[in-house]
Amino acid sequence: MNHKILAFIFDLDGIIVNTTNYHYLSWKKLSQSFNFNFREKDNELLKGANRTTSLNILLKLAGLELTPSEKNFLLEKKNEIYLDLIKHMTVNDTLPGVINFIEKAKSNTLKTGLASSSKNAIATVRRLHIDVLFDKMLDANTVIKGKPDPKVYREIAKSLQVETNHCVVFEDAANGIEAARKAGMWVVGMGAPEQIKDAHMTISSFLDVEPKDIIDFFRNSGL
Ligand code: B16
Ligand code: MG
Repeated sequence: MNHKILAFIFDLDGIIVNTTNYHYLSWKKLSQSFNFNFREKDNELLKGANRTTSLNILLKLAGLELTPSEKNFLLEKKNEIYLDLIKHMTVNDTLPGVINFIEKAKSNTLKTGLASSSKNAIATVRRLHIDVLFDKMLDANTVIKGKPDPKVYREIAKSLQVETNHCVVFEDAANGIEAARKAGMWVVGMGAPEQIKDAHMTISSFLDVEPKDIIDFFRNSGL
């Protein structure tokens, strides 16, 4: 099949900015308040999931059942810790080559979108002054259901006015890849091999690839 690609859609955490470790450190610090040792390998389960789902996974691992108000307290606390950790983040914390890659995509007349499970996503890209790179942005303030639900990807395609099968998504998390595939999109994975094994194509860095390589891959892939 010959697939015409009209839009590139980017996940935020782990694709544009390196915030994955800050999310992990925030959950780890929060876990210490209820004497749970949250390990890095368990953090893989949280990647791409929204904040509430992440807390539910964490509490299950810790074997704790809490009331809704106790959970809300922890959700706010986690975000306070996270925001404190990222407060000095600048455009220099973006992943190597990603800004240049998005700029080239735009000059190749592709539409660009941001689709994240993070409530902090749009505020973060605005603070880094990279919001201009995106024609449309959606985060968890608008789309409540987090990845692996496909809604955030379906909605961004709608707002870009592009059919989902003409969109390529860039994702680092299994939850995000599942969401994009359920939405009927093509997925490029970048990151931990276990997380990206269901992507249609993988890259190791934005420094090694041009937008044209991605477009050509899906044009000629036979998928
Ligand atoms: P927040 P993405 C996701 O963002 C992260 O991958 C995930 O680790 C995080 O828990 C989630 O956002 C919620 O973030 O607490 O800031 O609302 O990868 O979809 O850009
Ligand atoms: Mg991500």
